[in-house]
Amino acid sequence: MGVPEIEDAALLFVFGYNGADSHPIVARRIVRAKEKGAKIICADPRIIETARIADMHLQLKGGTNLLLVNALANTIIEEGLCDYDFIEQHSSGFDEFKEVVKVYTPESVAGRTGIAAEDIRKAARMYATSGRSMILYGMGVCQFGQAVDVVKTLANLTIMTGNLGRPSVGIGPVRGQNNVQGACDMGALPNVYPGYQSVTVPEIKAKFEKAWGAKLSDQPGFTLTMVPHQVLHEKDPAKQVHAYYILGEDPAQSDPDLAEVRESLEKCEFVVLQDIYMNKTGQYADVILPATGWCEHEGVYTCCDRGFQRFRKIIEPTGDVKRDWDIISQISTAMGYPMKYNNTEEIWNELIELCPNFAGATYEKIEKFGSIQWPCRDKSDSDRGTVYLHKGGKCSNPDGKAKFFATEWRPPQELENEEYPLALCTVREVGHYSVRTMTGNCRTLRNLEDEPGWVQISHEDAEALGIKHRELVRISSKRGSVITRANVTPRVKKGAVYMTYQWWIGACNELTNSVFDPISKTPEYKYCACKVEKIPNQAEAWEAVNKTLTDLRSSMRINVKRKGVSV
Ligand SMILES: Nc1nc2c(c(=O)[nH]1)N[C@H]1C(S)=C(S)[C@@H](COP(=O)(O)OP(=O)(O)OC[C@H]3O[C@@H](n4cnc5c(=O)[nH]c(N)nc54)[C@H](O)[C@@H]3O)O[C@H]1N2
Ligand SMILES: Nc1nc2c(c(=O)[nH]1)N[C@H]1C(S)=C(S)[C@@H](COP(=O)(O)OP(=O)(O)OC[C@H]3O[C@@H](n4cnc5c(=O)[nH]c(N)nc54)[C@H](O)[C@@H]3O)O[C@H]1N2
Ligand SMILES: [Mo]
Repeated sequence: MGVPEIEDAALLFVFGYNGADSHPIVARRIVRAKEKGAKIICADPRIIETARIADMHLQLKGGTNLLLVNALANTIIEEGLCDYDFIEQHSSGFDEFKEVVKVYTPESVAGRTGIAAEDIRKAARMYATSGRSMILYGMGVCQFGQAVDVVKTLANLTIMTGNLGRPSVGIGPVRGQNNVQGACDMGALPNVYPGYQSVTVPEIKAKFEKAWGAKLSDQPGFTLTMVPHQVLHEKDPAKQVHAYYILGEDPAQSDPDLAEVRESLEKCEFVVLQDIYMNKTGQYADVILPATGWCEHEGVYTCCDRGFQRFRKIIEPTGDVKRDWDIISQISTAMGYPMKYNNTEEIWNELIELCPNFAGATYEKIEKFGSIQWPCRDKSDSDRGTVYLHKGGKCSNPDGKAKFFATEWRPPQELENEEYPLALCTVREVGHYSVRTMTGNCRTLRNLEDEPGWVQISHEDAEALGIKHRELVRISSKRGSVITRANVTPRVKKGAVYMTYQWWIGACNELTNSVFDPISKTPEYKYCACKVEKIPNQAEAWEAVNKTLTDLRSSMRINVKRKGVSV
């Protein structure tokens, strides 16, 4: 669906997605939908802004998504709220699915999810009967060891109620960064060429070999999250990683279990970092290639709704920097495969010729219409792209039907225990961005909020630990330990604490678990066991925080004088 369609839904089911902090522009559409009369159901373990404007807040316990979704499906079936015509005409596998969700009664999941059976029933009725229900989901779904399964079970809800293939319905993954959709579209994935064309299909491989005049492998590569293992523990020499070229990523801050990441960066024989700032990973790099930032070059981004958009250079770059594509071209040429492009349009034209789903999205058309959502197959102006997918219930499976998916719930891998009695979940905050190279280098934003970050903790847990709001605390898991400040808040329930992953001192990834979903390979950032401890000597702890930060900044060559932090 397109982002503007959000406004016209009759019901929004916002699931593990915190638009107000993560995507304020999308959040604005959610607010407008509400103003236009839409009902809102929010499924999130915290009282986020969406929960505050929602008609229902399902404040589930973290890690129980699949239990809740299967129970919603169970209710829709039991209460006869399915769209049987849609199921009959446009789906397969309903009977097997019914069998699996049979045992997921609202009563049977109430204890584990922390949601009353009657609330699950009420939400199921609201979702199934609104006429135009749309699901928006985010990292509260994706960052679990069981993530792809939950996406598919959410899709079950759309199929069984016929909320698919019409305007303002369906299921929307509100993709993370401004161009994460674009990076995937362009083939920055280990198993596909641009346009989601599999590397293992011989005809596709042959097509790209011919176009590029090169011999290509038919084996998928590794995901980013697999690299530490491939460097440290892989026995098969053909699968070991010895050199690591990192472009626009800071694994030494953003990947789980940082001690393991550092060990792998140290062991890796050759590390290249191509970035617009020095970051933590840069400390391990043998070579640093400085690139221009988003306002210093032009190109195409893809929005989370598959819309290609042009963006433009607004300032001239200063210093010894080059555009990312220029750096890649020069390295390729130096390595014996000459790559000569004069501008991004030449690269784009080569790309769309090789990707049937993008073929009609010329620079000229993107320019003329502002955004072209793929699939767009025809270059004529009459093909303006595809606003929403599966029109008329038609899906891309060989039989043209949507397939139900049924599976059992798996709990998170590392559960609370005697030594680490709290669940740690890691999220985002509005004032800083991802690894904070960009926002952390902006003085105004640093003045708003700075190191060592915060941990959200309930009043009950804080009281039991003798911790006061704003105090420095120590938080540890079996992998590591950091200092941060306590944010004692009624927005979170007892038993779970929440950190944001932007902080260099209060770096939550020292604690997180690197286990990942078997399909997406996305780590379980949203759940591991931890403990929080009071720090008796606050002054000493502040001194340690300031010293670590000064040392870190100087090792990262950040030449900024820091104002003393104080409580
Ligand atoms: N200001 C700012 N904006 C950003 C970013 C940033 O760093 N700063 N990062 C960008 C990126 S990379 C991304 S991917 C997006 C992500 O944006 P979001 O998808 O909003 O990501 P999160 O805030 O990590 O998680 C969303 C919600 O999931 C909830 N959650 C946790 N556990 C569970 C669970 O078990 N079930 C359910 N249903 N919910 C759960 C959390 O409480 C949280 O409110 O944001 C982007 N926008
Ligand atoms: N604990 C925990 N960890 C997480 C998450 C979480 O929820 N919890 N979320 C995960 C998610 S969803 C994501 S997407 C990742 C994000 O993590 P990262 O991708 O590592 O972080 P970013 O801040 O997006 O940027 C990475 C680097 O790109 C550089 N950069 C910016 N623009 C350009 C450019 O135009 N060219 C080049 N060459 N470099 C550029 C920045 O300076 C920065 O150093 O973090 C993941 N890590
Ligand atoms: Mo992301």
